[in-house]
Amino acid sequence: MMCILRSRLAAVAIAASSIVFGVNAAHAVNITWSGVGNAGSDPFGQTWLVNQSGWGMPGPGLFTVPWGGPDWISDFHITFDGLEIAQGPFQAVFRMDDDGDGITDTQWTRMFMGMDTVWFVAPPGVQLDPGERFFVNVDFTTDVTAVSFTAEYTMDQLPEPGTLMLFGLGLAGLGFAVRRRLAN
Ligand SMILES: [Ca+2]
Ligand SMILES: [Ca+2]
Repeated sequence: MMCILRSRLAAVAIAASSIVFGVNAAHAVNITWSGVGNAGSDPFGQTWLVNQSGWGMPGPGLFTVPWGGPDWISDFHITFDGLEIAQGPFQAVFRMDDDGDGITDTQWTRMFMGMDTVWFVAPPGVQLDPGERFFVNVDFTTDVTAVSFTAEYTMDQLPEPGTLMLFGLGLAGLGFAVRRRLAN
């Protein structure tokens, strides 16, 4: 009898450690969406616009807008069908105004991944969270009135240390409860 209970306890311990490993391994989620035309919105209702031969959120020349999507956005990737992105210093920009004072504080790192694709990556320790102001603008080498594109947000899902600690305490409590049952 004791032997069966011991092996059950071992099974609980194995299950618990694989949950922790799963949380650590699945640390990011990609949210892919697309748009066609001269205006639209992403899955969270964040609007985009084409004007002045460029694409942007909220739109080229419109400056910043509060982010209405989920926590922990760390990357933004966009690919335009059949359009060449202008690769000048101010022609593909993702900026945040973290404190909402009207002056942008953080510029995301920009990577051109071919003529039609640009990736923006938040600096280390920075994520776009709900209510934080941002804008993203992408200019093209030709005048355009409409676009077709695929975009992707990356949401980091690393749990905060406090969450991990609570999870650990929960597991310790579970182990204690099993041990009490063994004792009785
Ligand atoms: Ca600011
Ligand atoms: Ca943030």
